[in-house]
Amino acid sequence: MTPSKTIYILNGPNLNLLGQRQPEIYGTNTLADVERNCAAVATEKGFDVRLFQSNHEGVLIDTIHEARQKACGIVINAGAFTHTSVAILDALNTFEGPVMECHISNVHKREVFRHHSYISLRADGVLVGLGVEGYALATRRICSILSA
Ligand code: DHK
Repeated sequence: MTPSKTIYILNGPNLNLLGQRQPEIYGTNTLADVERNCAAVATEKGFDVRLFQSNHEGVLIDTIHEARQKACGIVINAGAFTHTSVAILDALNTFEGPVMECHISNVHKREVFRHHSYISLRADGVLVGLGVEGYALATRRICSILSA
């Protein structure tokens, strides 16, 4: 089987509203903008991206399982599940490629309940507070790990 060149960009709850939701925190770019920016970075390096969003924990877990066969790396912003979901951590631990955790806002400057991340126990890198640019930087990092 030809190894996958696809990087999954996974987004959790409420991120479907990116661009409309609390723009003072999350900005005005949409997930479509995120996808375009990540695709531009990936294409330059010989990879491609598939962006996915769900408000449902189980659906995100199923998509991580799918990534085991279909993706070479994962960028994940699990939204609020970051701070609660051992199940998403367990799913990520079944994935063998590089995983980058991304948060648009600086979660460490916000409420204390946002300071802990289960995802960080698996992530190879964490990008916080860089706005939506964090996704493209995380994509770039996955490309360089896989090209090394
Ligand atoms: C997005 C969310 O939806 C929050 O629940 C997290 C994260 C922070 C972000 O900054 O992208 O706490």
